[in-house]
Amino acid sequence: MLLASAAIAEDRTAWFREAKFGMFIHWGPYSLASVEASWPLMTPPSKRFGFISEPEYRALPERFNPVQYDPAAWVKLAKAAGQRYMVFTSKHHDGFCMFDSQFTRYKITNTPYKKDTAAMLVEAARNEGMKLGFYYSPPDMDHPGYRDTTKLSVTNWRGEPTRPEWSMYLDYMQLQVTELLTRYGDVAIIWWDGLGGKSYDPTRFDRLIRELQPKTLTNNRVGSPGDYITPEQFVPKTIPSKKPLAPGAVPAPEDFQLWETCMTINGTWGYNKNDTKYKSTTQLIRTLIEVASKGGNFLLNVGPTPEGTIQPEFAERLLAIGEWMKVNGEAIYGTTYGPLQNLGFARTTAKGKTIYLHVFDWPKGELEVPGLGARVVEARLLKGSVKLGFRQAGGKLSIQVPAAAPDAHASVIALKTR
Ligand code: H79
Repeated sequence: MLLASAAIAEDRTAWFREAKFGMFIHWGPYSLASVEASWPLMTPPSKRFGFISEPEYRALPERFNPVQYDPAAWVKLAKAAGQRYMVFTSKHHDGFCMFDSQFTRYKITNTPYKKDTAAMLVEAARNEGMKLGFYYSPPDMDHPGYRDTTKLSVTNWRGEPTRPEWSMYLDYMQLQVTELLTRYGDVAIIWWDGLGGKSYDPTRFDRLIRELQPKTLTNNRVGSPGDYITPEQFVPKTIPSKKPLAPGAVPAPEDFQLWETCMTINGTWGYNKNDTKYKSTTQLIRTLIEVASKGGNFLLNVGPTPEGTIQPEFAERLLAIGEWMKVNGEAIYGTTYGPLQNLGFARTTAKGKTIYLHVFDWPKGELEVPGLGARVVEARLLKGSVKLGFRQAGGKLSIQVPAAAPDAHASVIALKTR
């Protein structure tokens, strides 16, 4: 019985394990003000989250009108980047709904734009066969059941689950999750973001989701384990495992803990014209590799502009990642953590009997790989599909490689083993 349900869970996550790379989208009226999504309501004014008063923040929907919003263009960009799924903010902590919920007036269809932005993205994704999930924030600064909204949210943003109104808030969550799972076709993921709150009755929501859409994945941010864990803005130092790992060891497949790192391209989730600290393409590709080498998925965020476009600095990087993925995607998609975890100069991923060596620091002379147990029968550079000569002796593999790195971001060698 237990085994059977584990097998079913395994099966539900199969596409996710294969996909490896997704697009996160943080979009809402906050993008108008170049401030962080929701946090300016919750924390004192700061450089990190932006300087905007609560009334000013609350008034942003009155002028949210992203007339250039072209969801098909977003989906095409994600595809060109090599991303295999998208996760869209249906409701952030501010409580504003980017979908046409019946149960609130604080929503996209009450802005000058009027249209259901989520429904439009759903249609565009469906047309391209792109998986789409919804980010949904349990914290909700707008709902009077979540907190006493007569007070400033800086004082009670963590919610007030001991008030009798709390149960009304859980009912509201139930109604909205039901809308998301009954009106928008197949929902790939419900991406909770509960900020560690412990009073959301996760069993109730686990059950609701299973009833409405048995295949929808969930993360671990509503209080239950969900299908995967979610390091934010970092990559775990060691492979996430359900059992303690010896230093340098890799988990047995059944002990592996499925996971996803979410990360911004600059430093903010929402659009911010003042945040120009963009990670380089090389950095982003290497992070994707680092994540894959530990068996994870990479959910890379864009914060679209208030006009509805994705800024060129993001698009450029995504397209460059896509170019790299065209050549090297076989070393990412459908792979899991590699057998060699502490090489320094390279990362490894694995698929069946093939080990992919993602080389960051290209050697002068031969490429020497220590610690490989398996017998190598072929070494092939993915760029140009070039077979490379090699020797294997005394636990060391030596590969004859070109003098210069074939790819400045990372060069991948597929090692077929026996
Ligand atoms: O939606 C994005 C963020 O808004 C949200 N999750 C991603 C996907 C997020 N949740 N938590 N965080 C971001 C981390 C925030 C931590 C802090 Fe604070 C906020 C540090 C300082 C302010 C809260 C208040 C925790 C410590 C003090």
